[in-house]
Amino acid sequence: MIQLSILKITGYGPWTLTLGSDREHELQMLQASLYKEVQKLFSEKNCLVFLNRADEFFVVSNGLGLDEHIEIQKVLEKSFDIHLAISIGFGDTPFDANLKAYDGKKNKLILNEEHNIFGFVNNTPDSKVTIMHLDVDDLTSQRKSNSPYEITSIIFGLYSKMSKYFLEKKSLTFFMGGDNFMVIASENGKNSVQNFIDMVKDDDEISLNCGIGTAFTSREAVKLATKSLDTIREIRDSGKEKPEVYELSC
Ligand SMILES: Nc1nc2c(ncn2[C@@H]2O[C@H](COP(=O)(O)OP(=O)(O)OP(=O)(O)O)[C@@H](O)[C@H]2O)c(=O)[nH]1
Ligand SMILES: [Mg+2]
Repeated sequence: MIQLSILKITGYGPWTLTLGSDREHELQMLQASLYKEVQKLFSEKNCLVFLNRADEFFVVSNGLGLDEHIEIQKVLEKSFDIHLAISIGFGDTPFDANLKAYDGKKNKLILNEEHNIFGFVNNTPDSKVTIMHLDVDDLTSQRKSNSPYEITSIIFGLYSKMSKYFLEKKSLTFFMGGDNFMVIASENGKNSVQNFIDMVKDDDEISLNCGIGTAFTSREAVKLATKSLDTIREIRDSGKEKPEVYELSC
């Protein structure tokens, strides 16, 4: 069972217009500082925030109750001119949790009116979450034959494929910067990752490594996923044949 909390700025479109046309730099600074604060507040509660299209946030919030969400909302409301709505949902897969959060907001299932929180909180908070950390093997060597923008185009092409492939497995993919991706994974998504790696190797000549982590909180799952990825690198760098997928669980 996975719990997702989706944070969305309320009335953002109309508010941006109030800034006039010379606004883009202001919006970029606002989005960056909002992301920094949201990541800080949730990581302090052992969650990880995934940036979605720069103005929306997906938090894997396993183990977090309504009271903790209210606590975070109070800090955000004090810190920013704009305000956020939180929709919480849970389900057997990350995609289902996202649907439930979406339904909760659409059907106005209010959890806390004053602080704009909607949806459903999982009251059996002992379920684990699986995160996969995928990274291009030796991107540095590609930099020798491709310019910075060409690398970006390759990475975004890969992101597009990954997002589509794992969505079909009810898993959610996020781009983390550089050549790093994280997938909030269903069981099916986790079991299909080797197939994805093989497909990308055959079709695009891109080699990927994948570290998998499973734990009760998303921060711990991400820590284990990154540790798994680093383990693959260590095996490779010691001269042994490396696995492409490595998994750790708490
Ligand atoms: N989000 C995130 N970005 C990282 C992490 N480690 C590295 N990066 C970014 O990824 C870029 C590429 O670094 P690497 O993946 O280490 O380089 P590489 O040549 O592909 O080396 P290997 O992945 O070890 O094969 C870096 O410039 C960073 O921007 C990480 O743990 N998380
Ligand atoms: Mg890499």
